[in-house]
Order: sequence, then structure tokens, then C-alpha cells
Amino acid sequence: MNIGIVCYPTFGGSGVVATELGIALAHKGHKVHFITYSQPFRLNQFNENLFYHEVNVNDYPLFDYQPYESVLASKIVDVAIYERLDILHVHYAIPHASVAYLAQQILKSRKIKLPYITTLHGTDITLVGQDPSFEPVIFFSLNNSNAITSVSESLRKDTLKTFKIANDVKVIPNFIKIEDYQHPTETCHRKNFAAPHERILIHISNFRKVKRVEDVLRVFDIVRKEIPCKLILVGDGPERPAIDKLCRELNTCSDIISVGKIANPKEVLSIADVFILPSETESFGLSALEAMAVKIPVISSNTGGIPELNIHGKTGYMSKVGDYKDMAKNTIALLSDEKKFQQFRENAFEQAKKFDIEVILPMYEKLYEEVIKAGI
Ligand code: GMT
Repeated sequence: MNIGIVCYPTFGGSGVVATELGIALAHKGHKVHFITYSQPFRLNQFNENLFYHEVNVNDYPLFDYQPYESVLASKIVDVAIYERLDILHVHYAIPHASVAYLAQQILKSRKIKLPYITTLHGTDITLVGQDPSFEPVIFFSLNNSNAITSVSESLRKDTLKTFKIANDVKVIPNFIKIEDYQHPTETCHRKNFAAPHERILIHISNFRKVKRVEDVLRVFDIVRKEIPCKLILVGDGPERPAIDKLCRELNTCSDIISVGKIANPKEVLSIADVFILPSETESFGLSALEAMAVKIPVISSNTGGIPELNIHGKTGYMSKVGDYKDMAKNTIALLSDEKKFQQFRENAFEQAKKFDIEVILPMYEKLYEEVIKAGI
């Protein structure tokens, strides 16, 4: 198949999923065309089936807001015609679903058919999508998508509750390529981060409010009073000043290592012991899955799609959103019982295997075939 993929190329789960999906499809022989405003950060390999089409928005003084959507729609039309796309797959509804619809209509006027699939990733429905100023556009473009997928059952339910669309939403979960996580770390050594007797807690996110990174610091503050440990923070974002302030108040900064944005965090993950994910909402929790793929149990909130991944009392523990004391209690209990900890590590890995690309990729391929066959 000739597949067009539109996504956010920046750090973030939806871009990671879109890029890894495109790479896996290319390895299976499909031709994959990424259409984005900059090179997706994980698209850093040569493959004869992978193509990248940059969307360049010129800066005209007339515009206070540059018309990105118009340029993106024109680019999709161009790529669809000259690369003979069979299907377009857009990740994150806003604004990609409505742009896909516009491109589809332009192509239709030129007697070219291009079905499009919208994959919902979470905040496009649970946060941004709740803003009434987007409602008519999201509703319309979802209803006109040739198929919609969501990354968890929880997000599917949220979508159908928020938008009374006639279209069904098919659940295709996040995935990882499990074999990529099996090789021991080469460049990241545990001894550079912690003493032999210390444990390592880790958190990865884009440091937005929804991630509740302050709760991570509060969990760490309680745990380190019982168990010698370090905290590694991966990522960065708008909550950084609040986090810096809190670690100074708690007097924990010297035991927190901030490594910033890392394109592929598997090496740093592989030296950690426990992953902390206290999010306010989380449609799936791709970073937790990445942690589980290197046998790290997860201490999380019990919100959104997280319970579909993290099994309470087996692969980790879940607590109510904001209950950092309970999260700390669970972390201490887990790290104080070596037998249980080792069992949880194995359980986490077994659970991660269920989300291997080998299991998930055929779901997308089947859907593409069905949508192309159904026509528009
Ligand atoms: O986590 C983020 O805020 C980034 C966001 C994105 O779209 O890049 O992630 C969402 O999509 C990921 C991939 O499908 C999911 O694993 C994350 O759970 C989801 N984030 C939220 O729902 C907050």
C-alpha cells in the first residue's frame, strides 16, 4: 500500500506512535509518506520505503496566525496525486482530521479518491477536544473520517460520550517493538546515576500540568526517607519552574537527575527500578509501556486507559489521582520485598509483550485494507 501519515513531529506519544508505525509498515514493504512540518524525531533511519514531505509555512506579514492548515491540506493533495496514495492516516484529531477532510474533498473534485483514518491519542479528546470552540469542527471531521481509532477502550468511551458521532471508534492500542528493548545498555551506566545500594525511580513526560510531575517529586520525597534512592526525570515542558521550586522546598534537588528530552529513552529506562506515572488523565501511557518492556514495574494513577496496561498488584500498583502518599506507600512496599519486586518485573515484561508491534501492526494493516476496499 501507499500510505500517507500526518502527525506532530515533536516529542510526544502521538508522534512516537505515528513514526514507529510508519517505520514498521515500511519494513513490511509498504511505501510510507510522512507529511509534517519538521522531520519526526524518531524518523532517523534510511529505508527505501520511507519518504518525508515537509510542510513549509511561509511567514507573510499580513497574517497574525500562519495558515498551517491550508498549507498542510495543499501538501496532502500534492503527495496524494504524485505519490498515488491509497490511504491517509492522521494522528491527533486537531487539526489533522479536518485538514484530511479538506484534502479529501479537493481530491474528489479532481476525481481522485483518498480515504482517511483518524487516530485519537488522548488530549485531542480529553483536554483540547473539550474546548467548545473546537466542537463543530471535531464533530464534523470525525463523523466524516472513513475510520476512527483510539489508543484505548477508555478513550473510545470518552470520545463517544463527548461527541455524539455516528461513526464507531475501533480500539488499536499503543505498541512497542519489544525486541528493541532487549539489548543491554551500552552508553548509560547505572553507576553514573546511583550508588550500588540505591534504587532509581524514573519519570518520563512532556512536563505538562496533566502529568502531575509535582506528585512524582512528592512520592520521591516520601520514599527516600525509607529507602536510599535517586530520581531521574526525562523530558521537559511548562511545569519545569514549578518542579524546580518544589524540589528546593523539599530539599531533594541533589538527588534528582534531570536528563532533558531524550529521543529514545530505552537506555535510561533500563537502569531504573520503578516508573512513576501519576497523571491526571492518560489515554494509554506509552512511556509506562516502554518501561514495562525493560521489566520496570509501574506506580501510577488509575485514570483513563492506564488500567488497561498496568495491572494493580501484578505489574505495579495504581492509586487515585493525587494520592501521592498511597503511591509512595506502594513504592516502598514493592522495593522492600525483593521476591515480590522480581516477580513484578517479570509480570511487567509479560504484559508488555501483549503490546508488541507484531501483535498490533496487523490490526492497522487490516483496517487500511478494509477502508480502501469500502471506498469513499
Ligand atoms: O502525553 C502527552 O501529553 C502527549 C500525547 C500526545 O499526543 O503526544 O500523548 C497521548 O498519546 C499517547 C500516544 O497514543 C498516549 O500514550 C498518552 O497516554 C496520551 N497522553 C494523554 O492522554 C495525556
